[in-house]
Amino acid sequence: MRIDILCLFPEMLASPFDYSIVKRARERGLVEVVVHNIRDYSHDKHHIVDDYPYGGGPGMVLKPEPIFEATESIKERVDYSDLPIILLTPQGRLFTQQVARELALHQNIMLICGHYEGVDERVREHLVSDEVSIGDYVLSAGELAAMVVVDAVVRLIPGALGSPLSFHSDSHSNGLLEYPQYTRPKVYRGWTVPSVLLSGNHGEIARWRWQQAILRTLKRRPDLAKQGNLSAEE
Ligand code: 9D3
Repeated sequence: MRIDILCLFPEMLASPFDYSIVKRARERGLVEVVVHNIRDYSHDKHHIVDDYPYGGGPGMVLKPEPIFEATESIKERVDYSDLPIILLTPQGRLFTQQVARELALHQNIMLICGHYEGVDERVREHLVSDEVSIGDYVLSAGELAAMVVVDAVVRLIPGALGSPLSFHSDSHSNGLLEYPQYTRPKVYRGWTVPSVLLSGNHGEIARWRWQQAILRTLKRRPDLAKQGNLSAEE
């Protein structure tokens, strides 16, 4: 997979892909992440990327030309048969594990980072194939959202995780939150590990974990429990 990111602050994206699973996936040649500065595609002497909004009002708006030209230049250099172009914006559809799975099916994706100033609507109408938000809170830069999207997508690429089974038990992949985990010591400051986990009875342990996962989901995230994720027995 190749992921191109168009943004205004490429320095923000210098290190987040140099750790952990994303680093390993890059080293294994499973993914290439290429960061581009939109400013490099602005041709005027000051490399201007934004301008005043028509109709007036506060703030600035990202100009369409550098964004269109950046995507066209990248498409010329790399042979893309299918290139979803995703605008990261607070107005996008909510990024969930399901959306991450969808994006992970593509050979290439391009992410465009929005900014406080907003983006000329023609970018949305005539360039972008999808708009994604990572949640209902306000960030100051779309680069932060790009880090989240890249991470969640890359770990779904086959071979990115150590074991092919490790993501099956992740929170949200089965619609439930994870069960509580304990490690040594058996007693810490007087707080004990649930005795079932020390019992050696693997059937009982599996059942307890499954019950805990359901209880936790119902209590903390009834929205997840409601989405038809629970079977009659659960
Ligand atoms: C002035 C109105 N603001 C919309 C709520 C404008 C605005 C604020 C912040 C426009 C862009 C931004 C920067 N955020 C993103 O680009 C962004 C984002 C986010 O703020 N929250 C959740 N997901 C995302 S994806 C990109």
